[in-house]
Amino acid sequence: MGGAMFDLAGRTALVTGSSRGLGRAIAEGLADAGAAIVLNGVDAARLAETAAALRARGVVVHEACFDVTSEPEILAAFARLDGQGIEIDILVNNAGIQFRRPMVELDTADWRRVIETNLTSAFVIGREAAKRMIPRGRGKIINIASLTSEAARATVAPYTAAKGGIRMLTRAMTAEWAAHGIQANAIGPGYMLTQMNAALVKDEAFNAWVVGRTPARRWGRPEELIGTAVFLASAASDYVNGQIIYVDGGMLAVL
Ligand code: GCO
Repeated sequence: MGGAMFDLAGRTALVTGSSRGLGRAIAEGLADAGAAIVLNGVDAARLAETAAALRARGVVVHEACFDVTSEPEILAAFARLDGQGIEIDILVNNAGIQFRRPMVELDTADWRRVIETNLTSAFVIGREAAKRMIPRGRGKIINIASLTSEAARATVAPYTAAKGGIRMLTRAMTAEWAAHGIQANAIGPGYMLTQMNAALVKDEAFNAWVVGRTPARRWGRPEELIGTAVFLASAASDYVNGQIIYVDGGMLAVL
């Protein structure tokens, strides 16, 4: 079986929240498979730094600095891409935040902020991407889900609700867009070594729980999502629709 089915040459991928963390790792991996990258973040300086690092590796990089919770900024970003003749073949809805607090102490504003960033943004950006993919008869949408798309953990209710929504939004996208040649799927990362989880890694008890609860007996590394991302972004997954692939060291597979 040749590697051609995994080749992303000639394709352009928009990865939201890609100036660092999982998004940056996925962007780098898609670029290594041949894709041009539209990087997104809200911090222009950090975005430019990441873009420079990718360009130093010979990657074709466009910078799209916009807030994924702002519909006007999203629409303006897509209008700029349209104007530049940049077609998004692959969309990775990665942008997300975490906010840990018991629900009885949780302000509604904080709830809304997490839902808007982690779920609503995937709908709005997915809609704008699909509007442009449908006439072309092809497209790949990869939503970043979570272990919390399947199981809840105390103190992360808005994140859990949002990621549960990502699970079903992926299926809704499939219901409406698969007939148009768009494959919408999701990746469910396990406990990964990211800045968002830095406090958890440092917490001895939590770290022991993750290591003990994960059959692989370790945290995951962001680059360990790349193979699944390239698979879901490539022709190798042209008949895969509405699925979540968990890259979690086996955590969800065992009690
Ligand atoms: C937490 C973590 C998790 C992980 C990830 C697991 O506070 O439990 O942030 O949410 O980051 O989502 O898949």
